[in-house]
Amino acid sequence: MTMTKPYYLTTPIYYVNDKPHIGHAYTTLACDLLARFKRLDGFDVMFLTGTDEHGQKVQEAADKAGIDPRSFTDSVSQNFRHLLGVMNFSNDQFIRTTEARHYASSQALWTRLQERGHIRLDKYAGWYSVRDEAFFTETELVDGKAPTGAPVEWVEEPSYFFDLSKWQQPLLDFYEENPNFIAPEGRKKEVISFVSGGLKDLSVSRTTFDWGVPVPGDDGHVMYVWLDALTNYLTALDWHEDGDDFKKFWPANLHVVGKDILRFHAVYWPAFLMAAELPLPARVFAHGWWTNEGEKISKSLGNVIDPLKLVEEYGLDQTRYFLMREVPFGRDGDFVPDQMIQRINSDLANDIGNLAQRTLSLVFKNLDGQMPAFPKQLQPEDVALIKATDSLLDAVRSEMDKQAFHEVLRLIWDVITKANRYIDQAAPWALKKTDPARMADVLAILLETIRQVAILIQPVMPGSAARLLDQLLIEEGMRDFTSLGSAGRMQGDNDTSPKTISKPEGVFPRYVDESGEGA
Ligand code: ME8
Repeated sequence: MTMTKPYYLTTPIYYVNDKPHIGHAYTTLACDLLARFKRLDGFDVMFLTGTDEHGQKVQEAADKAGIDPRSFTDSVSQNFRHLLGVMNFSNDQFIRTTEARHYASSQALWTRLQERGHIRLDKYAGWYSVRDEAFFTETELVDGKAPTGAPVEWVEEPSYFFDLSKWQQPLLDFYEENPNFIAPEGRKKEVISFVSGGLKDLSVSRTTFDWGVPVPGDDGHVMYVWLDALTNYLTALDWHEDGDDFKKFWPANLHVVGKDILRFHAVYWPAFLMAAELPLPARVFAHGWWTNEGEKISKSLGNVIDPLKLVEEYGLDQTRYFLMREVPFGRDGDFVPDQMIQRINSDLANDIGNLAQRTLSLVFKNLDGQMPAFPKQLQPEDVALIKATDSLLDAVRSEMDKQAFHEVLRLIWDVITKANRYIDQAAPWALKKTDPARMADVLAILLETIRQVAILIQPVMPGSAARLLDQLLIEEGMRDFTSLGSAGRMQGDNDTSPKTISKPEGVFPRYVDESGEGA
């Protein structure tokens, strides 16, 4: 397969003030799903994630732990790296903002902005929320706190400013000319209304602490952590060295972020890039937030959901499937363990698990394990199922490009439901004595549907899909999307080596709780 089309997608880089939680795993999972999908669909993918290691918040966390910030970030950053392995994430890079290449790149961006006259020295006097790492005006405060509920402190210090106010109209024009830049639609309206309300120049340096990238030519200042952090998307492509990756992958196709940080990505970031005369990313998608059984997730409430525990309790692919299927991507979601169990037992164990297990067991028992050839003549019900299966890719691809991951899975499960109806109606187990030829055809139709479904679910459940494809004897080179549709049908007559399957083993176990009860 020739890979020509580049596709660059990014997660936010996470603050290393604490351990990763479900929210971090969720964003990276969504990107992993998309990255894997795009690779299978023939794209040359660059999938970036990493950690955001500067700023007052991280410095304070290091102080609290009694360690210097560099050693502290070295250690906490490892927790995020560890999560990648546990969740089977396929990122191509893991960036840390404490890397030398990132200092060079953020300083290069600063210099570019300064040379173009967009940065001036002045004095900041106003409110700052360390938790949000954000400045707020008096009128933005709600009951003396940041709109997020975070405490604010009064800050007065010399500061460099970026001329954000000048970019109000260019940004509004850009949103209008690029209607897909911000998604979902509702979030886009919020951003437009924020920008329409007027933009103030942005303080982009701090002097009251020093854990950050030094401002070029003025060591008394470190860069505002968000200017430093956003630049990571360029650093990873070796932008300041005019790297090949930059030429190939910039502008990014997609930044996936939580709704909490949309403003930074959809307002500040494009303004910085316009001012620096660099191309703008194609799209920013803001997803919703998870709550835990109705409650906001917070350390003080002690209800933080640890993704490592989810994987241990429910299984890796089960957790991945649930997080992507349960909540429409873009909306807020509530984590309820019973719903997880319901999805595992119904969508996975029953719908796809039983379908595959029943079909493969019949091939194993009634056909001595010999894979039946795809029929030469199809009955109307065969045509209906195969048509639905063959047309999945186009439908799924279009939902993927809208980041409607739940919809992608719903479409695939529609076909699984059709296949289950087909097997119930055709009842191949009853055909062994009466019509063995038809039985073989029915099983071939089912195998073909399962083959394509297994290829299509690789992005969400890579491990389980691989086990299923192994059982179906699908070679490694026949698992990308070029093998979907009629291209990868089982050959039958012309196949010189009849394929014999081994005794099938269930790929999607039921969830059974400690008392031995499934839900
Ligand atoms: O904001 N539900 O880092 P951060 C869903 N360093 N997603 C959640 C979530 C929840 N309850 N909680 C957090 C930062 N997230 C900056 C980003 S980018 C240049 C710099 C996810 O560690 C969501 O993706 O606070 C959110 O945007 C991100 O974690 C915030 O991570």
